[in-house]
Formats: sequence, structure tokens, C-alpha cells
Amino acid sequence: MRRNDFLAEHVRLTRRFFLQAGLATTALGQAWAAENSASAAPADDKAKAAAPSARKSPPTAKEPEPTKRAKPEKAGARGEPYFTPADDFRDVSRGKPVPHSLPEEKRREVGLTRDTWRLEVLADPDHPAKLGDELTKADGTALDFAGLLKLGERHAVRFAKVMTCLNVGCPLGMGLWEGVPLREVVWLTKPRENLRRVFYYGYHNDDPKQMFRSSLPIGRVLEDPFDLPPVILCYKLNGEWLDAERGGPVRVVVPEAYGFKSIKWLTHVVLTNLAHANDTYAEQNNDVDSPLKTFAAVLAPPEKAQAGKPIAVSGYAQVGISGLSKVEVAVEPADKPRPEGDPYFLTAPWVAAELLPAPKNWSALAGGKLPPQTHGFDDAGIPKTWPMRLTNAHWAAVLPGLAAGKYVLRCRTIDAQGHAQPLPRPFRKSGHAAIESITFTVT
Ligand SMILES: Nc1nc2c(c(=O)[nH]1)N[C@H]1C(S)=C(S)[C@@H](COP(=O)(O)O)O[C@H]1N2
Ligand SMILES: [Mo]
Repeated sequence: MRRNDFLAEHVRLTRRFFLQAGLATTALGQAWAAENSASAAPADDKAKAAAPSARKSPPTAKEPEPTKRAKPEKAGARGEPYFTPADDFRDVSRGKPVPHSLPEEKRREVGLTRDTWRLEVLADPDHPAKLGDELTKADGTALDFAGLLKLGERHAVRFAKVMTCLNVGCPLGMGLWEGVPLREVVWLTKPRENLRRVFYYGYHNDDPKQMFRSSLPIGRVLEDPFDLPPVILCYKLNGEWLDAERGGPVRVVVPEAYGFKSIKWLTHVVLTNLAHANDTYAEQNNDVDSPLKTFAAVLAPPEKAQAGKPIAVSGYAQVGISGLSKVEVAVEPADKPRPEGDPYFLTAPWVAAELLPAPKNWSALAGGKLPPQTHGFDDAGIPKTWPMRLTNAHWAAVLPGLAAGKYVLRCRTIDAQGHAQPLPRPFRKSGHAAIESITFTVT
């Protein structure tokens, strides 16, 4: 059932738009009806059919395949608009075994429950920052969960953010993340000098080979550029305690970053004078200084288009650090050769799609409402800007009728700086931005 919520929600969001455009039945409506009819197709195939971009950008060799139950391939893009119930996130966690699969007793033993969790904050022995204090288990000063919540009473923040794996490309889930700014915990160590970077890691089965480490410049931790939320030690997702699969009891969440910066099952923060990144993720040729990109994707191709009849298409866009000004779509005959020297489809016949407004009811949150004092929302829970950076938006378009034949559909974003996708950062190892090409037939 859950997989269908994804398309159902999107259909609801796009329905008004298509009704106004004089289209009672949308391509997605048809796709959704097909999804819902009892079908013999294995769940995997159906998920793939609804997820063209996921199909084209599979996880790289080193990125573990999403585990557990079959989930919508574009879970993070689900409607309403966007908060994804914790259980519906896709999971790309590493670890043998993955820490959230450990029995409760073992999790208690290693500090992966709220009442046993301890965070050590240390100077890096190789490049030591000068600290007044370290927070250590040995001398009983490590931060515990009650101490973190105590800091939260004065400093807690919450913000909306899409969790996207740099290597998978399509979002894993949209969350309302809540926690204490990491800087509040850094300040507890009374740092004085030689502090240029912070690195941090979580529980990894006490096996150094399994350590998955990430890092940030200290400047990003101490100050928030422009109107970004702070880097947090997160303990709540969508208003509920962060569960073990999502990295609970405590994980880091870096608002503008891809998922690998948001370390789960956090146990250690290390303050260092090292001048460069030392992320585990760099070992896989990833660009570890890459903030979220803006890109658009189609949610369901116009599978049953009829000659001469308008064609409905719709999808979502991830809104990266450069914002989103519009989504465009282009349709060309499939057999028309592409001009040479145009790898980014700049010469395709682009037309504007419509960006859909913010929802009024935010399901997955208690009462369907944003809690007060959420970053980017006013006190009534209305977004201050739309679309919002670092989250998803939905879009829809009606294409004029076409003659029978085979066509290619593409969509792209124009970010708020005027860059057309996949620019300004077109390289794969800094995150997915490629324009997808979807063939469909008009009969
Ligand atoms: N400790 C730890 N944290 C981790 C990972 C991991 O393997 N171990 N994976 C990272 C990666 S690559 C991603 S994309 C995100 C995924 O977050 P999610 O599981 O909440 O969707 O977690 C990050 N945090
Ligand atoms: Mo990832």
C-alpha cells in the first residue's frame, strides 16, 4: 500500500492543475490506477517502471543497495509535499551488521539507546586543537542524552530537508529534522586555538575498517551562511524520536549537504587542526565538498498518449542551494538526431511547466501542521518562500497533442541564479543532475 501513497499524493497535488487545463484524466492518474490494480508484476519491476531516473542512475558499486522492504523508488519525492514517514525512507546504511539491526540488549551495551548514549568530544591526537576540556567517557564528562535535551531547551532548532545520497541521486526521504546546533557542544570544550575542522563518526561495530567518517570546516559549524539552518545533532524526525534505522538515538544532519555528511549513530566528535577534508566518502572518488544540486525528474512517463490529445506530465524537483525559478519540459521525435555539441540539451524545444503551490495539510506531522519556530516557516506554519531550498517541489505541464509516433520527453530546472540543469555543476561525482530522457509512444 505504502508505495502507492507516493503516486496517489502526487495525483492529488496535480489534479486541480489538470482539471483547470481541461484534462480530467492525467497520465499519472492512469499510471496510478495501473499500479493499484492487482497485478502479477513483481514489486521491483513496478517500482522501476515509475522511477525512470532511479533506473538510470543505480547505486555505484560501493554504495550498498537499499535494504529491507520494497519501497517507492522516489520515496523522497512523495507528495504532501513532502514529509516522509520515518518507515518509508530508503536505507543505504553500511555496517556488518548494520547497527540498527542489533538486538536491543547489544544496542544498550554499545550506547545506541537514548538512556545509554554517550558522545565523546575530543582533540585530534595527530593535529590537536587546543581545548580547555574534553568530553570523555573515562572521566565521566561525555555528553549524555539528558544533557543534549537540556541544551535543546534553549537552543533546539528544526528545519525541512531532503535526504539525498550523492551516489543514488534520487531522494531517500524528506524530513523535518530537529536537534541542537553542533556548535553548542563544541563550545562545551572551551576551544582556544588550532581548530580548523571537525570530524565525526558513529558506532561501527568496534571495527576500524567499518568506520564511516565525515567532516566539516569549523566555520560552517560555528556560523550559518546566508539563511541556512545550523548543522545539528539530531534526535527527532517529523516530531518523533529519531529511530535506530534513521541513525538514532543521535545523528548529525547538515542542512545543505548530501547524505554522507549526516553521520548516523553518532558517538565521536573530533576537533582538529587538519586543514582538509578527511571523509571516508572521498575514498570512492566522491566530491565531498558538494552541496545539494537543483534538478527535476518525471514521476511517470505519459504512457498511453493518444494522437491529437493534450498530454499531461508531472514530476518533482529537488531544490538545491541555488534555489529553483522554474521547471521546463521538452518533447522531440525519438528518431530526430540530436545536434552535435549540445550535451546539455540547450537547443531542445523547452517550454515552462507549472510549479505547484505549497500544501495546506502537512501529513506525516502531528495535526498536519508545522510546529511553531520551524526554520523557513512563519508562526502560522506557512512557508516564508516557495519553493523552499533543500526540499522538494512538485510540477505539472500539459503538452499539446502530437501525431502518432515515438517521442522523447525531458525535463530540467532553471535555478534561481539562472543556471539550466545540469549546470552549473554537471559532474556525476558531485551529485546527480543529469537530464533524463524518457521515450514514450503516441498512438
Ligand atoms: N554511521 C553512518 N552514517 C551514515 C551512513 C553510514 O553508512 N554509516 N551512510 C551515510 C549516507 S552515504 C547517506 S546517503 C545517509 C542516508 O541517510 P538515511 O539512511 O537516513 O536515508 O546516511 C549517511 N550516514
Ligand atoms: Mo550516500
